[in-house]
Amino acid sequence: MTVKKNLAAATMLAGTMTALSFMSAGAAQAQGALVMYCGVQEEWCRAMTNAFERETGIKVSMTRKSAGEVYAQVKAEAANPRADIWWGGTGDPHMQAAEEGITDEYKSPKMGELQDWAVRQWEQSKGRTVGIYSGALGFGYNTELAQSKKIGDLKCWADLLKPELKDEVQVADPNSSGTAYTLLATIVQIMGEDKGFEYLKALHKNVNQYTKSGAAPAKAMALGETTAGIAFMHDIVTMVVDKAPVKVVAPCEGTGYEIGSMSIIKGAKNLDNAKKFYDWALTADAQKLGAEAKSYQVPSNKNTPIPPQAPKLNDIKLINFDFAKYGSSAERKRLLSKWDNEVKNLPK
Ligand code: S7P
Repeated sequence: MTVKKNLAAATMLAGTMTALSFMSAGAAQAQGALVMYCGVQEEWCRAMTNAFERETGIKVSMTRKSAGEVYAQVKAEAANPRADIWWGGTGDPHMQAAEEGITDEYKSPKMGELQDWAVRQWEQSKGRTVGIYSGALGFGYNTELAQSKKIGDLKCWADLLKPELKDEVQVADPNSSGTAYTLLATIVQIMGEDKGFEYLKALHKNVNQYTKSGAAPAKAMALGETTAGIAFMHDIVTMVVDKAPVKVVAPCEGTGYEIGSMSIIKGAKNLDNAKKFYDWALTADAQKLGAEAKSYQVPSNKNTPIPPQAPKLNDIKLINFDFAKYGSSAERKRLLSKWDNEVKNLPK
């Protein structure tokens, strides 16, 4: 099956590249190059790294991790930062890092080219993080598995609680994954906190695995390893483009969305290069690399064409997501620990 082969090859390549990035990190710093922590899919991280190196001659050492993991690493390294720039991943840990003062203020000359939502992210973080793309949360299901298990159409968050989906829903762990934290914050905003946690506890009965990375459930659906998966809609679209038998759903109750963000690490050893990357990453040309790497978010530069495959945000019932509240350090810590205590370890 082509999807299976593509995914297996991509996974092997990703592993090798991550290992190489780790090995070269020390050398890159010594040369005053650029150390980047990257929060999107490996293919897009690699495309950005290669294009920036080609254009500037600056050697980039890149490590890909999920949003919560990058935050934890940046925090752990705060006294002696290893990285210079944190590019990509959901905005909430970038906002938390901004509030905790472990990322730096910067105003790019490119700000005037950005969508309002990207600038608002920068304003709310007092200039410490900026929006680079946006995308809606949703879920998907493998239509062949759903048919063989007689599960029927899935349209709403409520449908994921169907008893027929016992052990058939996959989602990431919100501690490591920005996608899953977006789910947690979305459900609480749609249903209210008490009903929201009741929903998450009921969903737990159907969850077969809490993965580390947010896009893993999309890949597992494509491989037929799970019937349903919760992920950003654009990550599920990537599977559909690769011809997986997967349907993408914008939940009928409404859904949350992300403002993928970029921050400069406080105390960056290669500060000038971090600013060069920051300015370049906000250009329309750099942002076009996303679609070329099969990442179908909505770009933040107004002059970057929106990929035709990108889920149409205007057609989706988006909630009025409170990025300031759910990106605040206190709220993020509180919700994550409540989820750990009340949901994660519940017996099934
Ligand atoms: O795959 C792209 C993407 O969904 O990954 C980023 C995000 O942090 C999800 O990864 P994790 O859940 O593993 O943290 C998103 O910002 C981006 O759209």
